[in-house]
Amino acid sequence: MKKDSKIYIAGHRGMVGSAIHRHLVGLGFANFIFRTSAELDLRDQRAVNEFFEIERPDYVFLAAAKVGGILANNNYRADFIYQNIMIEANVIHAAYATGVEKLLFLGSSCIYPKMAPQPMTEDCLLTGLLEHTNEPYAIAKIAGIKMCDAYRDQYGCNFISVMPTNLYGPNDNYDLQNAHVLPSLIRKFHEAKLNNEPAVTVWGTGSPRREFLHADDLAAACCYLMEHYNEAGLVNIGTGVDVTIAELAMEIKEVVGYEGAVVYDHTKPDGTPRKLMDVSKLSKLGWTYKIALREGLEKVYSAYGKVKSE
Ligand code: GFB
Repeated sequence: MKKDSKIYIAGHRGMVGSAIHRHLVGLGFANFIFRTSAELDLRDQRAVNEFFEIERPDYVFLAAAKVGGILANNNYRADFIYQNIMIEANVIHAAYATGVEKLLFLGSSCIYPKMAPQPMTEDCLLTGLLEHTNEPYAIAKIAGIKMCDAYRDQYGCNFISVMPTNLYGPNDNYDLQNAHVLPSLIRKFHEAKLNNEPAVTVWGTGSPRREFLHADDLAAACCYLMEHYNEAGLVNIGTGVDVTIAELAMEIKEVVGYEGAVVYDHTKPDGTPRKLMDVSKLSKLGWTYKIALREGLEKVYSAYGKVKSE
């Protein structure tokens, strides 16, 4: 990418898109195109085609998506498959039709089979059944990967796919029902501390294992791959380190400074038992994460605590 290349970040107000924007600004890039979802509905094919025809970006980061935690994925199954497939189909096709130089598509670690061998290598894709709670989302993300590869095969487009592990960071969603585990638990422990509640409820058994990556690290990896990776297939982005949900809850309890009990709600789903990325492909390409979980938790809690006490 040249410093004056025209860069479109789809989803620039979300956690991932905003982190990519901050990172690119830090690297000296300045020629961005943004559209809020009110200005451009990425599910609308005609509107997306018109936008690409007029703006003709050189580079595209496709970070726009309908996302959420385990319950949101399970409860809004139609929305997750429909919205994500429409966004991907419209943006990827318009990028091809208007000669975009390179596009980076963001998927998710839930594209891998529920019982994939751990840690999960990129070649586990489509080797087994998916986790039921997020199957519609995963199918949409697999479609995105396959679109990038198909447009590369048929039309020679330089479209790449990256698969981030579970993410957290600035501009995350802290909704108690629909968010991911890390922000939800930060909010639960914070509110329990303020209200002197005797216990915090953690969903499921606490035994599933998850890997967490700070959005600033993800953004750095995406920008690195935009510069250095030009192949079909996918690249995992993670830390290669995971914890149980019970361990995560204890870390967050400590960071927040909550002294009550932790109880488990076994009526809520556990989801995939383990989702640990094999990050050796990314390491060989020359990139490693910087923000360890404890440091990242302290960063996001300090920002969250400030907003809540204003
Ligand atoms: O982060 P999370 O919602 O998504 O849940 P997944 C991870 C684990 O934390 C599950 C448990 O075992 C949850 O039961 N958990 C415990 C909680 N307490 C809570 C809580 O208060 N809120 C939430 N949300 N979970 C999502 C997929 O799966 O991960 C998406 O559904 C996507 O498709 C995303 O891939 C990265 O890691 O299970």
